[in-house]
Amino acid sequence: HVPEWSYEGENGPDHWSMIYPSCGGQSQSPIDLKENEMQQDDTMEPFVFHHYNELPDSITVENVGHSVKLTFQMTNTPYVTGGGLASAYKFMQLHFHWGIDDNDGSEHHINSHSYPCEVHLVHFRERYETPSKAILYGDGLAVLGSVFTISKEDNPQLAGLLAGLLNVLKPNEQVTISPMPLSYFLPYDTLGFYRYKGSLTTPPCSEVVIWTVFSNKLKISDEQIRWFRELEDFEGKAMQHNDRPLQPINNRPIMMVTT
Ligand code: SG4
Ligand code: ZN
Repeated sequence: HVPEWSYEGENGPDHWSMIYPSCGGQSQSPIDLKENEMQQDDTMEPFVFHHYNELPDSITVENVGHSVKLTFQMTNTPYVTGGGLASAYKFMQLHFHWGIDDNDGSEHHINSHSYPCEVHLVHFRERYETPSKAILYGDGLAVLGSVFTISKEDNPQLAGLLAGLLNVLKPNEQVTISPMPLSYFLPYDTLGFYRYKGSLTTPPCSEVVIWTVFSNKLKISDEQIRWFRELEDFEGKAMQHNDRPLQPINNRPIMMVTT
């Protein structure tokens, strides 16, 4: 199976716009989030996370060929309000981006520094009813991103997920893992964050995302990151990295909220 796009070679990021024109747009993601080029915003209220601490009935982990995706089966769908968002955004899925080694792998850079891993919690605006309708609007999606720093010790909150990865080594494989709350994938303190308008970081690169990247970081050990790199892509190769290169900012305002 030859995929339409990948992170290397002939179908790599430099070529995405030939098949997916939006990938060559003016408001693409990810970007380098440089604090000295940002505007302070004191008007945004803190985020309110609804049902993020509830234990789901189950969590499904799936190898999607270019990342690993988690969906949560739960009675009350988590949603987020506040944080400068116009209204409620419902949680859809989360997934990860990582690099060949621990020097690299986050999609967003912070003050020109790249981190080894980044998690994205993808939400769609509730008023647009479904994700497929939401991506027709410039404010259709809100993605909450957190980068990871390397810790000496394993992060115990990631143990269940990483054990599950062994069962989804090949694309389209799925496994159910023991439930954990969505809040495990947010930093402990979410009061500080960066905000800008951008795109999906994969084809079709639709410019429909209100991006949030938290200034606080999550933790992962080097041993734990290695599990992600073992996953196989559509070509049967190890998914060594799945981070899109930085995109031009093109005069977009980048906001910073501090505590
Ligand atoms: C990852 O490849 C996810 O697996 C995709 O989700 C996701 O697409 C894509 O990244 C882009 O999302 O937050 N990085 S991102 O901009 O969420 C969507 C699936 O393949 C639409 C379901
Ligand atoms: Zn992503």
